[in-house]
Amino acid sequence: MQRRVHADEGMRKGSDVHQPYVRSETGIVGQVDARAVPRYAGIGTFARLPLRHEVDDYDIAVAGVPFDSGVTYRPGARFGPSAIRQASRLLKPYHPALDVAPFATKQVVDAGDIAANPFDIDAAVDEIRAGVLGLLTRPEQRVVLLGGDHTIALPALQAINAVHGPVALVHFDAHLDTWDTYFGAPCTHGTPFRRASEQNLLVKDRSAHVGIRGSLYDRADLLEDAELGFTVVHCRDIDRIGVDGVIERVLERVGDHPVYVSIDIDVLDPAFAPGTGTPEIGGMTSRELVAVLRAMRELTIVGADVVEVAPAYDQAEVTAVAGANIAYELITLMADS
Ligand SMILES: [Mn+2]
Repeated sequence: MQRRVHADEGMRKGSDVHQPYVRSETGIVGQVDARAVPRYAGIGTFARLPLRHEVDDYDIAVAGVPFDSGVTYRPGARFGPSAIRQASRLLKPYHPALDVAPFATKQVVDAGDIAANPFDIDAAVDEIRAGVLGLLTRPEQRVVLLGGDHTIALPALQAINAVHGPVALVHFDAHLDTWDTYFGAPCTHGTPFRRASEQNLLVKDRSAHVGIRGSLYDRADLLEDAELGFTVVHCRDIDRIGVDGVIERVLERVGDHPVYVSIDIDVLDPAFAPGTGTPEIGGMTSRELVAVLRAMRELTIVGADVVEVAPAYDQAEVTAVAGANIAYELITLMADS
């Protein structure tokens, strides 16, 4: 059971926010009460959750990373966090498929955006790593990052590594993102997982790409990716082995290692996520993606991101709604463990 309270009731002294949050019986501050303030009203934090400074402590922090200087094609993912937050207003407190009320089980907050230099990728990587580390004040805490382009996964993994050591990676994407350099640049949205592998941020042979498809530069792209220690669940495999087969391969690959989940929204077919930088036809449906995610509830997910939502190419918030709901799935998985 939940009751309505005002933010200034039991909130840190000096808080200037006066929105009626729902509070659990154990004192966890949840969403702004939609029975008191309509979902389309009020300040748009993620899922209308409290800001970090409005609560004493938190278990799960949602943070935006509005950085897109690592893109190779369409820019615009720097506006992803704002669009995802706006589209997250419809998220409700109970997840029936997993039978979890994430915002009453764990203290979830919106930690705002991590500011990153738009003109200097190396500086941005340092800033994002420091920003994520700043959210991990104890090992039990979790982060869900809203990108931004896929470059941000590298500093996120660096920060996760500093707390947890090497992790398994489950990477949903149309693309491998293990290329070496582009125009001489080692750090772009096409390279984070090669760099992560080189920097020993991943447990060897425990990582998987899911949803890979589309044209490549060369057959060697796949061979080099395998040498780096990744396994690939191609999108066409889903037709053959089904969602259950994909789940089996992912769970077997990860084993009992702590895992980081990185979700490029372009893993979804452009029909489900048109607002992204490098769309590829023949992708996953959003229903397939959430089915695979929900099967990961037994895993220890220590961090996650949803990246590459580029609102300028979106239609009727289709992509932003997908991004918001995928972030909700990730939070629910973390709250459940
Ligand atoms: Mn990607």
